[in-house]
Amino acid sequence: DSAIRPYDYLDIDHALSDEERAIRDTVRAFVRDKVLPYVGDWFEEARIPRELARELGKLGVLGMHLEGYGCAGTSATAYGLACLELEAGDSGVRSLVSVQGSLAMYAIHRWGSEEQKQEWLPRMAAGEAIGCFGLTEPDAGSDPGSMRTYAKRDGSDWILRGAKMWITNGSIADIAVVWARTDEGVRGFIVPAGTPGFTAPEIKKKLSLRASVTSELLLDDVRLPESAMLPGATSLRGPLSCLNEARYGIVWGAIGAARACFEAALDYSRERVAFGKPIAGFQIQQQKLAMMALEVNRATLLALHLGRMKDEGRIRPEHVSMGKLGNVNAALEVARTARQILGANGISLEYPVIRHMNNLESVVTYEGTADVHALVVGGAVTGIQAFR
Ligand code: TGC
Ligand code: FAD
Repeated sequence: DSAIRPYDYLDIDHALSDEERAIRDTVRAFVRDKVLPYVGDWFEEARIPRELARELGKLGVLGMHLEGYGCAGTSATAYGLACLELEAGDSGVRSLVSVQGSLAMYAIHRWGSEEQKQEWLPRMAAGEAIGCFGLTEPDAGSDPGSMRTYAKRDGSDWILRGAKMWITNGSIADIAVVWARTDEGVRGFIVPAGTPGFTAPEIKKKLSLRASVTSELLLDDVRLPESAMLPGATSLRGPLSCLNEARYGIVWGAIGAARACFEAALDYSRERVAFGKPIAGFQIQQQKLAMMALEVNRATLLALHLGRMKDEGRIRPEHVSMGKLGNVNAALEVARTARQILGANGISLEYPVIRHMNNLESVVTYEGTADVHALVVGGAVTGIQAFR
């Protein structure tokens, strides 16, 4: 049958392997059963159930692209497809998975000692231990090189002092991977919840990413043993290498939010009658729906291309920046257009659209703002760095 399928206009399914489709379908079914029926309420109540982490662990998506230590070791493309399906549920669910797998677990996997990997990675892959990743500070977001949090040696111990801000999973985490300046350069530390001097108060009043816990991390002379330090990382390259991983997941994830908005708008426009016919029959609405279909498909092709490059070991951070910039901006545009097509229903949590639209305002800001990624791409194409 050669008919156009509106939900997969370019038949991108065809470009996936059987295994990739199987992983995608499994995650999609999980989201349909365990996320979509509840996520409107989670968003309204500003919470995400702790139990969901265990379920995501059982599903096998926590650190799924990492090798060994209880992780599945899938391709980057398969991991991307999982992010897409999770974010079609809610950006908060994909955030939980990104921060756990691509930031906290990846930091330990890439920069940690063998003991640290064995102690934490299997429990984190199973969702029994939750991690967070503390890089941003109240006065240093886009420019993490100006962080103030400091770690100094005291005999064989370390003493950490400072504050992190806007940290996903912070208040529910069993361990925080905290980045700090030291006399030896920027280093990462594993800080277990409950360590004296360490607290993680939740940030309230968010109107975006409400089905996600966001926190401050306060470090008031926190004493840690030498074994808490990640031995491999000695500069900003440590945390920035983790960001590449999480940003890559967002390249895919944002398409999920956009697809959910497109599907909601398409379904709604075919049902909703005004002036005697479905609004999908009006030229202005068709122009909007065509644009949404184009953006969702274009974004998916870009993500798939970057996924294949990553699986071949050819991807560069600048490529990931182009993907994050393009796909999140496209997703925001799709979400805002979909919200209008739904009329008054577009502002209600009874439909997924405004939830995704508001979430994407965080997604365009975290993991490097659109401005930061434009400057990375601009630097790559001109050869001139514009940051400072
Ligand atoms: P610069 O002087 O260029 O580099 C310092 C060192 O880092 C290396 N490097 C990278 N390494 C790996 N991957 C990258 N993408 C890298 N970019 C730079 C570089 O080679 C150098 O290494 P070395 O060994 O020579 O020291 O750094 P800069 O200070 O000029 O900053 C560059 C800039 C602006 C691109 C960077 O600071 C940046 O990306 N800023 C944005 C910060 C950001 O994205 N924060 C995200 C926090 S985590 C988060 O938001 C989680 S939300 C997740 C969720 O809920 O889903
Ligand atoms: P700023 O850096 O103060 O930027 C303000 C504005 O100035 C932006 O528009 C920016 O684009 C612009 N700007 C900055 N520098 C330049 C420049 N050189 N040229 C042009 N424009 C510029 N961080 C973590 O470490 N871990 C987490 O788990 C985490 N989770 C988050 C969850 C949520 C819901 C949110 C909203 C944020 C989270 N963050 C996290 C923080 C996030 O990474 C930062 O908010 C982001 O990096 C931007 O930093 P900032 O908010 O300090 O903005």
